[in-house]
Amino acid sequence: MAQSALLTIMTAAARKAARSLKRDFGEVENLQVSRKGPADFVSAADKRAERAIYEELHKSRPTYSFLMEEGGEIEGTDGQHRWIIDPLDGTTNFLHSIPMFAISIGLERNGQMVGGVIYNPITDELFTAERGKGAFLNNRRLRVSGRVHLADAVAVTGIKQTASARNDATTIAEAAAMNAACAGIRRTGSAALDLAYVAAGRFDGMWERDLAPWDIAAGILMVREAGGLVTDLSNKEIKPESGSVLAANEKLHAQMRKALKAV
Ligand code: 2AM
Ligand code: CA
Ligand code: CA
Ligand code: CA
Repeated sequence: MAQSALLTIMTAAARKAARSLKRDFGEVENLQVSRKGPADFVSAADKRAERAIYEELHKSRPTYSFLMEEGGEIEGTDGQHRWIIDPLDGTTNFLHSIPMFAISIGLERNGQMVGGVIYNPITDELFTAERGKGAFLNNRRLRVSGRVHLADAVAVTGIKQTASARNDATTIAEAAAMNAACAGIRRTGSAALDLAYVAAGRFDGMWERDLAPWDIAAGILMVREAGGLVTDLSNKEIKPESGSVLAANEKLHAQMRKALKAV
């Protein structure tokens, strides 16, 4: 399958960042690390990878806007397109030498997600999606899982250290409810990879609170293009800014919603 110009650009940026991340992953003990908040770390690796992505995308599309986890917003002249970037999703894993992290790049056009790339440099798994054209893993077409009973399903979530006390209690209660209702829950530490894995049918479903736009921008398009249903946790239409996510096939989505609502 010939890759579109858009995905070629996004993939090139992700691969450039990946080379930077792999170098830093090999010497993680020497990295400069600072704290953005309690249990919220950023390292020189996050910043170097983000710079690589920014430079590559800005070179190819000089008029587009940017929203990046570390660098914030950069307004472009184009007014229609915005890149939404997490240069390293799973920083805590990265800093502990756990090879489960990803680069996430999404493109929004007039408020709609139209392109997404999620790349794990360690496994060399490249997940891509374009609006209306499907989702792929290294050129293989992706489809969400076909499981229809929550009792058979593996669901993934994330639990934040920094959420408000009330949200912490809700998060734990929801995880307990889901754990009792499904075949198993997982917590990987990378929301972007979680969504890519839902698109690939590895995880049957994903839910999470307290997420930032760059955690989910690419992933929500990926799940949708793999035939999944993705909403926020109130079952409303999802945007990168929604702050929460619930993703699965349509049947499991309804069952997961019910399990979470019972909390
Ligand atoms: P990060 O590694 O890019 O920071 C895991 O549940 C998800 O939550 C990841 O996407 C992770 O992104 C994000 N995350 C981790 N720690 C966080 C924190 N303290 N505040 C907000 N998001 C966090
Ligand atoms: Ca972070
Ligand atoms: Ca993130
Ligand atoms: Ca990050």
